[in-house]
Amino acid sequence: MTRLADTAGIDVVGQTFQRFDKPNAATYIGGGKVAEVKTLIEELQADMVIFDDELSPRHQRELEEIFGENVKVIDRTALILDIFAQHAHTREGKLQVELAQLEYRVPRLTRMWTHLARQAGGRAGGATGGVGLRGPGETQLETDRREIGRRISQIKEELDGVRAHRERHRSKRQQTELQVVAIVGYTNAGKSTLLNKLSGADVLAADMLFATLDPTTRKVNMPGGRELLFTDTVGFIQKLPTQIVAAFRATLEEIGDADLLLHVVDVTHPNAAEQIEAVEDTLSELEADHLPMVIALNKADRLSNPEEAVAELELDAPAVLVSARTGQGIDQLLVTIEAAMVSLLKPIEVHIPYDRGDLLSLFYERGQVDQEKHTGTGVHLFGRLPARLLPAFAPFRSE
Ligand SMILES: Nc1nc2c(ncn2[C@@H]2O[C@H](COP(=O)(O)OP(=O)(O)OP(=O)(O)O)[C@@H](O)[C@H]2O)c(=O)[nH]1
Ligand SMILES: [Mg+2]
Repeated sequence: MTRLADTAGIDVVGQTFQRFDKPNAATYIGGGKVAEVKTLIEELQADMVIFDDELSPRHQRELEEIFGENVKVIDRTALILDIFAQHAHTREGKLQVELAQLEYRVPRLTRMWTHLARQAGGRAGGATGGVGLRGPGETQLETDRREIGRRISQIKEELDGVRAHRERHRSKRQQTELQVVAIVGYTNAGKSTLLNKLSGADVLAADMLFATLDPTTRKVNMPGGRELLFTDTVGFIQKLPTQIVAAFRATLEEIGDADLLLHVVDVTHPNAAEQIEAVEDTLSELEADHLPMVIALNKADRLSNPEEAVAELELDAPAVLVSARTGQGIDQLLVTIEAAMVSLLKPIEVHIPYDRGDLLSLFYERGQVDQEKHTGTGVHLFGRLPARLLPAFAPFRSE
């Protein structure tokens, strides 16, 4: 949470916590805690209180009422949305974040209403307002709602356009496309640094959360001679807001199209195990948990006894200790990924006519040839191919 606040440019001056079975209906935390926080706010001269959970619109309203006009009350979701808004660069990224922000705002519009009511009447404390005030307040609220509703539909339409374009692009690519490795992992695990190391790319890697929002894909030459595409995208986090998952679904769903997931873990993080779990949860939410996986245990350069740190983790995929910074372990990682890719190839037997030299070389480049026979009409191949190339060879199958 502190890291999130840092990333958003907020100074953390104090922290507190409370254990409870269920949140207080009005103020989320209990009455005593509210008083304690209010005192802290005054002592530390804080102008914002952030809750590391999702607050209901009512919680937010009541807390602001108690803490006073000059103290902003926000929750984890609002904070993450704010960071996303700062870090989105492409048109699709920006539209997605705006959509998420508006959808977050709609149920919270009532707050505006109480503010308006207060301004209009000068009395009418609390959410009930005054009889005479309800009219104009409601009208304003309705106008705001309608306006936001209109903007939401407009964004959705624009997004459909952007995505249709990308979709056409993608399906055209897919037939001859290289196998794809999607780099996934907790935010700040080192995904972009690793992609840069692997491909000599220049993706922004920074010590902040959610540095990367927009997908970047780079071609990487593997040690065995084959070429693969690596895609870097938005990092995951515990309690990733549902608005974010919904808004970024299209971007995130590309993860599901990959042939293999490369899960980057910051092994030096004290909560590495929880972070692995959060990533696995998000992957299953995205229905990408069935994909084969290789784990890169990153930042090994910071450990004096890496094996010890790794022994405590429960890993259910082949894992390699690496440092994206120093390059340590990267060769081994590539070998492991390539081996996993080869094991995914599908056996096939084809008869390729001599005038299709293009397909013949495609087979040699992307697949594995076990046996080759020249006949009067063409070349007969036994071997294995990536699943995504099978359609291109379908007309020439001979079984
Ligand atoms: N010591 C060390 N630091 C690393 C290593 N890999 C990445 N880092 C640092 O970790 C921080 C985060 O790296 P990024 O590559 O931006 O992480 P990311 O997973 O892309 O993060 P988001 O895009 O924000 O989700 C940066 O400060 C990197 O320099 C490593 O192998 N060793
Ligand atoms: Mg990144």
